[in-house]
Amino acid sequence: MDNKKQVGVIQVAFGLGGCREGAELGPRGIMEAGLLTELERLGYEATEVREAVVPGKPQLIESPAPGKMKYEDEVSRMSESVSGEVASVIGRGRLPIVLGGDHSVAIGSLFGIAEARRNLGVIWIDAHSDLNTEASSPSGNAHGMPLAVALGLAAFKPQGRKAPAIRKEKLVLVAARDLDPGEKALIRAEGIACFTMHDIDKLGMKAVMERALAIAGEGTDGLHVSLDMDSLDPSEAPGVGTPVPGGLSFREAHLAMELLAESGKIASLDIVEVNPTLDREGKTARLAVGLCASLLGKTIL
Ligand code: B3U
Ligand code: MN
Ligand code: MN
Repeated sequence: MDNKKQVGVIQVAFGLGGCREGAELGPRGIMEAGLLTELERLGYEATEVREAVVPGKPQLIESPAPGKMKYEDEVSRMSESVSGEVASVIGRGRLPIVLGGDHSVAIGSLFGIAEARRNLGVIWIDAHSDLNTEASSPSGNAHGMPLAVALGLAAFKPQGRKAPAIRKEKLVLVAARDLDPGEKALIRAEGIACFTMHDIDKLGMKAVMERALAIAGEGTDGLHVSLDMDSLDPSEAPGVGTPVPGGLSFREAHLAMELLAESGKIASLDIVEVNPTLDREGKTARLAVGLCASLLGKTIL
């Protein structure tokens, strides 16, 4: 059996890294929108579904200690479980799909994938750049920090994992439009490739993805796509915790996925920040399933 045709879905019902309740319901929303049926239609076999262990609801933190990640212990336990699940799915020759949850779940996926692929290319599709450290974060929310953690720039380090998990030269941000001052400074100082909505408007999604693939797809041993659903315009994806106007259109997002699929380099995927309590009759969850299908090879004709 073709290895590429086997998938492992890891559900991470974790929302403590974000700022609103409901992201923990994301995995169920995406499953209910028909992810497994869609994967089956695409010819994926032996799809295994796992659930990462997530800590129960702790006491509410109202005002975080400055310079500290909120719910650090919980994020730590969640990341440990997710990275273990991801590494084991890869170990069995399957392509991991991590369903969040808020974007802090990507700490787990990036460190888990890095076990197998030290030379990973990462395409981060997001309205935000998720590059805050504890010191630069305006909110203390872990979902604004996963890339800083994976690059080894944050104080938070996942237990028992080697940091950095990824290399800044092989990281590309796509669809950014809401960056904090510390993130902007870091992107410039570190020379991280960042295609903002302005670049997408100017160049078009096709040219942007070609450039992104040239940066992250060449000289790497596989591509990880981290799809934050708030990359889309809120008119297409209303069910996200931090909607930002001026996002990707339905076709821009699908085209990005289709071009990534054509590259033949996709090795793993996160779909995060679907918040069913804010969604309109499952619209965002259905779009997430559609985009996943395009990334995994669904074509129009
Ligand atoms: N950059 C802000 C807001 C934010 C990041 N990610 C999301 N929102 N979804 C922060 O809190 O770090
Ligand atoms: Mn994000
Ligand atoms: Mn985001």
